[in-house]
Amino acid sequence: MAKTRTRTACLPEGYRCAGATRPRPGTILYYLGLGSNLGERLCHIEAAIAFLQGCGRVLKRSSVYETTPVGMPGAGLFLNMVLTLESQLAPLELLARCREHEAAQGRDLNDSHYKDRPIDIDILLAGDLALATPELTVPHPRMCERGFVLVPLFEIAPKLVHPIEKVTVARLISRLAGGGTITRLG
Ligand code: PH2
Ligand code: MG
Ligand code: MG
Repeated sequence: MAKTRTRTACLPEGYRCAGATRPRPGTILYYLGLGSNLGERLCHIEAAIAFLQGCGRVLKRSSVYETTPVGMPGAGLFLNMVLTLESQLAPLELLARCREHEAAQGRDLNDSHYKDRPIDIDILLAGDLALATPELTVPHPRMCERGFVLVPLFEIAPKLVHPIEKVTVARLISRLAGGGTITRLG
């Protein structure tokens, strides 16, 4: 019977291990959250995926979920999803590119985080990096409270361990306080 290789160190680059994927040398494995609640929401999500394919390799994508807005009273329903991007870009370079794309899709970058938007691309995780700059904090500081992030993340990486909380996505979901609906489309 063939032996099963269990140690991460044995796995060739790009192979998956326990819900995570080993990035190739010189790259970072990003987990990104996409959200849209304005205009042709699915078109904005698809355009964002196409844009991200130009920033590296999109390895995994969750389904698209329709979610009730969190902290935005009266706002329209969101479409949300999560994907992994293997990229050579540093976090602040990727952030700058995402912001350019958001603006090109019609988002006013001076708007509050809590205003309706055609597209929002959030860096949730950047490998095991922990980073706090005026422009960017990674891991995303609110991801652990957000079902609209954790549910799609669970779909693609249930055993992924949050680098600060040191618990799996499955465990983070079990801690969610509830509230709001998250419906998988298709
Ligand atoms: N994004 C927010 C605030 N609230 N709610 C949902 N359902 N989906 C989002 O993407 C979202 C939100 C800030 O960026
Ligand atoms: Mg956001
Ligand atoms: Mg954002």
